[in-house]
Amino acid sequence: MSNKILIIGACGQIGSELTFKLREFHGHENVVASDINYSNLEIANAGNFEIVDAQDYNSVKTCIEKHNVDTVYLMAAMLSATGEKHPIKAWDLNMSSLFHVLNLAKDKIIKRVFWPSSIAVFGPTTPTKYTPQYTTMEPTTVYGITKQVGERWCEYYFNKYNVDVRSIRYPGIISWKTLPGGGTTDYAVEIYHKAITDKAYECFLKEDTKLPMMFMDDAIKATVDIMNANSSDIKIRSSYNLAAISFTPKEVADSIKEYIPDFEMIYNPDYRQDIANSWPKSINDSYARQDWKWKHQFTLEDITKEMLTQLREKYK
Ligand code: AKB
Repeated sequence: MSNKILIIGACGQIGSELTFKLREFHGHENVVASDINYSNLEIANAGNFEIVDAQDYNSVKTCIEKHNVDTVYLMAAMLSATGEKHPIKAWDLNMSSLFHVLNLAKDKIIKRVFWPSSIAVFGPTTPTKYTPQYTTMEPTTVYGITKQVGERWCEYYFNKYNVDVRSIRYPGIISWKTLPGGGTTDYAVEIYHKAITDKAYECFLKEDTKLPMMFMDDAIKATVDIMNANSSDIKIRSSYNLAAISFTPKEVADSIKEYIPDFEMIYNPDYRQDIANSWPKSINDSYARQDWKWKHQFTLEDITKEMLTQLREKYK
């Protein structure tokens, strides 16, 4: 078990909820949240918070040394849709931050690293149904390329330098506390907000675009579980396939209509459709289920009920 934890990118969609959960488990004093700015005041004001530039080695190292950190969760990244607008910036951010953290582990300044990968590592030549752990991977987005290359580096640092790095390939994550930013799966969060505020949503993907998705609580559980597992049980040091459910925009819209019958959805696909078309429809995550006993809990029906209940409160 780690003593001191640093979350880099703690103001983001997953980073913020991970910060709350890790503070619950390890105590506020043992979890330092950090980000490049104060974009999430709930996080910045809730406990130890530092401004850290993930692209600046000294900024990361100084924070780690100041707080005696031994475990880093590197959640800062530029996602798929924004990455296509800023390819070089996406490459620089996603790769340099990973190297900084891996090198700090190699130099024994920290002991353990969590680094998220994504279903974006897959591409148009990958089998789309029940995509296996080991298969053809030819990602076509910059984000996907950084994640695929990052996975190779994680495995390399484990094999060559014995760095205890653990990773999962997140699908689209659905949550109500913090909005996602710049992803292709973001529609599956925005739709619930708009259902409450406008009873209508214009979707940037086609109605039958099936993608792997997961509720935030399941994603956080997977992250905590893989980090709590015995090192000997983590057999894959690139990144584990991880799955919960898969659905299309029409299926979410239909599930919302169960609660808001006059909810209207129109479809206006944009450049993100090509990205979604290149990704799997469903994922085979049997290695995660076998090696560290991963199990998801939330169905689409559960997610819709929880999202609408929580967002109704939020927009009151
Ligand atoms: C994105 O859409 O870019 C992310 C992801 C699937 O990694 N949510």
